[in-house]
Amino acid sequence: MTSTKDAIALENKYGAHNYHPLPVVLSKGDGVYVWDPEGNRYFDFLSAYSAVNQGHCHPAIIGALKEQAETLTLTSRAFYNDVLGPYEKFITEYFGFDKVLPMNTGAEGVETAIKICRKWAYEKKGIPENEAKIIVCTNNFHGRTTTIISFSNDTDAQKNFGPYTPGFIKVEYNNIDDLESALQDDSVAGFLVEPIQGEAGVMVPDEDYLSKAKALCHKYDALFIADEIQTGIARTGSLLAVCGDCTCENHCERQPETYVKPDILILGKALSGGVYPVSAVLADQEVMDVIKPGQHGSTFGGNPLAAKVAIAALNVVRDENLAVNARKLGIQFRNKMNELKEKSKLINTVRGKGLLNAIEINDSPGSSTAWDICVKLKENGLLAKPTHGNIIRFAPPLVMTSEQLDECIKIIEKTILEFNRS
Ligand code: IF1
Repeated sequence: MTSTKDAIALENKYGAHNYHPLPVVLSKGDGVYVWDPEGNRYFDFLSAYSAVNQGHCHPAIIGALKEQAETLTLTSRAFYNDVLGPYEKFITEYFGFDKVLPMNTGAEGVETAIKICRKWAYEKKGIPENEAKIIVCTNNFHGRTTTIISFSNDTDAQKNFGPYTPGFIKVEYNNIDDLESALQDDSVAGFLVEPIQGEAGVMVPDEDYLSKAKALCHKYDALFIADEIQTGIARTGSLLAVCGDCTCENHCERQPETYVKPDILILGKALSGGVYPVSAVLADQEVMDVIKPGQHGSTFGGNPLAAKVAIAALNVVRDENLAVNARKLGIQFRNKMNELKEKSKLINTVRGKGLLNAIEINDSPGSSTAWDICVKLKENGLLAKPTHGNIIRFAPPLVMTSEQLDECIKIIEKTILEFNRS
């Protein structure tokens, strides 16, 4: 096995430097734990940015992967295969939509949603060709393709990657008046939004923001597009963040008032439990049927391996009641973090929903304090990483037990209370 020292040296020498990882090398994962090559064990409090909601190497998902990997991995969509249809039936019933367009990465899912929205605008809403606009939010994160970073306001993500794709209008997140004024533009095709902004620092909008946003979109004949790539699959204490306080695993109309059903739903990350790149775009017939043969696709989109893994990953979410567990443990975690906030000048704010949480550190975003705290957390056996300088995101696998969470809380408390600013 490659040692920590050698693994870091090899990545530095041979890999593009497109990341600045925490100084830890992982060589094994199981449930809520990961290990480095020297055998040190850590709690994973990032879950690969909410891709490992079901825990590392979940046996049911790995079993599905192994079985299909020995049978048929890829056919392309030039031919049918015997797994894609059953998967499409399973996932559309699971989330309550007529149709799904299967893709691979989250960014591909977002790009697919943008293309469907624009095509719907030209062919159903009658917007003049090439004039469709999509409203997005300030401080959004939807991926890293050239079109997606075209509507980012993060300099690191955008600078020197131009020229940029036109056709996007920015509004302030969680500002319903801003959204309504942007919707006055007849060429608006849709509104793309994260139900909770993850990368921006786990920004949770007002309770009624999403329902009001969807109502306004429909008032002005625009599509409401939810990017649940990071917030979905039980992460925020319900199956989807747009489900509100419903904890049913299978979407249903039982609680229509809490469920803000998107016109287009984008899933990724934990759709595969972190085992394989799987994303999906779901919509009802009236929207999805704008896509005709030959107009969109990808080599791996809807491959049998992805389909089997996704079915297994979604079954784990339902069978192990992960949304209910995330809700319960999220309350436990935020209560303890708020108690810690009273004991330490280091913590400004605690926020989050379910097991997508963050603390804002009382220092400037340009300071290294949050980073230094994460290095100390690592030394104490817990892995987390800052987002945007002074915010530390905490997102453990949803399979964590209350007792394990208590252990993690003790590690965070110890680290914060013993931390001396450098
Ligand atoms: C990186 C961030 C998180 C996402 C939402 C689409 C995508 C993502 C809401 C694209 C991906 C990942 C990308 C990864 C780190 C991570 C991330 F820090 F970049 F912003 F989670 F917050 N929509 N997020 O969060 O999905 O193409 O990556 O499969 O690029 O560093 P992807």
